[in-house]
Amino acid sequence: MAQEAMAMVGIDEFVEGLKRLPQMKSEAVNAYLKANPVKPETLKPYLFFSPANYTRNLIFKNELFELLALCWEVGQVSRIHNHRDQQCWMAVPIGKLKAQNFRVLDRDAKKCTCRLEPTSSFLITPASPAEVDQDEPVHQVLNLAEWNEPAASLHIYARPFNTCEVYSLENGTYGDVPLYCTSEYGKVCREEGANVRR
Ligand code: 2CO
Ligand code: FE2
Repeated sequence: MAQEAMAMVGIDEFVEGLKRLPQMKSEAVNAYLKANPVKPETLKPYLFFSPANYTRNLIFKNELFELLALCWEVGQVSRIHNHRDQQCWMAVPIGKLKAQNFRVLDRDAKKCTCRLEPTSSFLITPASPAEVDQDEPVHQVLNLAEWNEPAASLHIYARPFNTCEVYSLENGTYGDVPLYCTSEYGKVCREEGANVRR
């Protein structure tokens, strides 16, 4: 069957369309992401790469959701973390990423200890956006070194949040960490920004 070429949209148009969605609900946002792949070149104002870590770059925020561009050098990975019970969708206009989910077998909130086991994993590519599993929300995102290419992803968080729990497989512990942006609306806002390249 002949496939129609998917029309790509610029990031500004993508944001306007997201704002017009009646609700930030799973099916609606999944369908929107699938139907509106973002033209990579329009992300340029928001792309800052750092040798130290993946970077978080705020594109848009209101009371309902925030949209960030995350920039991943070859081999960079997130920590294992949750999203504070907020929903999250991811698209990867540049490169590709692996998402690895984890099940929390048990936790002791007083001692901040926990046991985790890896469960499902999947790839997020320009053609296949993804949603974080609300029933198993602990995950890690990886730009595998073997792919040998930088990646840039778009993350929609509904509602916005600025702390999360991170989990250590090695130590069997977990705790709260703050989340920072390297840039906001295209302007570098963190010290580490001095070292970033676009
Ligand atoms: N949630 C992480 C962050 O915002 C990135 S992993 O993808 O959900 O830093
Ligand atoms: Fe995440």
